Amino acid sequence: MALLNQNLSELMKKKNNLINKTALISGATSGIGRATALELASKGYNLVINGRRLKMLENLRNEIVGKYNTVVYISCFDVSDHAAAACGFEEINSKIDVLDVLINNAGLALGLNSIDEGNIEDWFTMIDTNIKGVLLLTKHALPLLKKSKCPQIINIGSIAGKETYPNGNVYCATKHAVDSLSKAMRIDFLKHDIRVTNLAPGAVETEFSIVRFKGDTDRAKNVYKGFTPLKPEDIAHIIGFIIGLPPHVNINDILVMPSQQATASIINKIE
Ligand code: NDP
Ligand code: 8X3
Repeated sequence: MALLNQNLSELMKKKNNLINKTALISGATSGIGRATALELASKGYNLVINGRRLKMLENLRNEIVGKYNTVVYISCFDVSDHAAAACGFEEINSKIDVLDVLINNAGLALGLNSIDEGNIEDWFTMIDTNIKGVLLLTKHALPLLKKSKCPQIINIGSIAGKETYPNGNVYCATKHAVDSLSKAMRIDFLKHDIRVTNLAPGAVETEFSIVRFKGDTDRAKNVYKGFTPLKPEDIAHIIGFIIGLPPHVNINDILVMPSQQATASIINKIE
């Protein structure tokens, strides 16, 4: 784990941000998480950015600090690793006093096979990252969120959490779990006034398919060929909208699709 050697609370005071709010974004090294970090920084949020690739986190921090008057704290750990997450939050707790927004974004799909042909290690990685990771981060972040005047959690679900498509089995199950956990959090955290949103996108062109197909970039590119997929910035923009709403308004659930996509597997592709 690598950490920025600075006290975020002190830095925030020095920076005198107008908004003075902090968001933690998991999986900020690429795609939706990265775009969301830039969107929130542009709105004046101070950030805790997480992911496993330290260099990418450092690059993002440098980009944000160069552009915006905001503080970025790097918290590099694997969200599926219980000990690493506990250790990461020990450090986060020593640096920040309050967390206003938690964005549970880190996640992945590995493979696209029927269950009988599936890879067991891939299943475990998806379950550990997409389900256990969301639970771990949420539990660890809760004490800091409770100190916020207007705390919010946004869980990145998926169309895969709304329907099951051929060969999507375990990934779809993990995103159905995120959908269910979002509902559970809304009930459990009502007493803490924490707003919870399940944000479920259709196809977004990111590193997602490159990861799913284990570096096969041609196969990954083909997923987005013949139609206009969502961009990570589209999702970031929606997150910006959700967190900009007044405290008495909560978006429980959003399903957002590319205009040419009707269901997970029905896409009007113009070849
Ligand atoms: P990317 O692959 O571009 O980004 C995934 C991010 O998750 C990376 O920053 C990666 O960082 C991080 N991540 C993965 N595993 C871990 C881990 N164990 N610990 C910490 N960070 C991790 O894909 P997207 O931006 O598309 O994915 C973001 C979320 O959106 C995921 O939850 C995905 O399931 C969901 N989603 C994506 C859709 C799409 O079509 N792209 C549609 C619907 C939902 P690093 O590798 O550095 O750890
Ligand atoms: C990512 C979108 O349709 O590949 O969650 O599952 S999909």
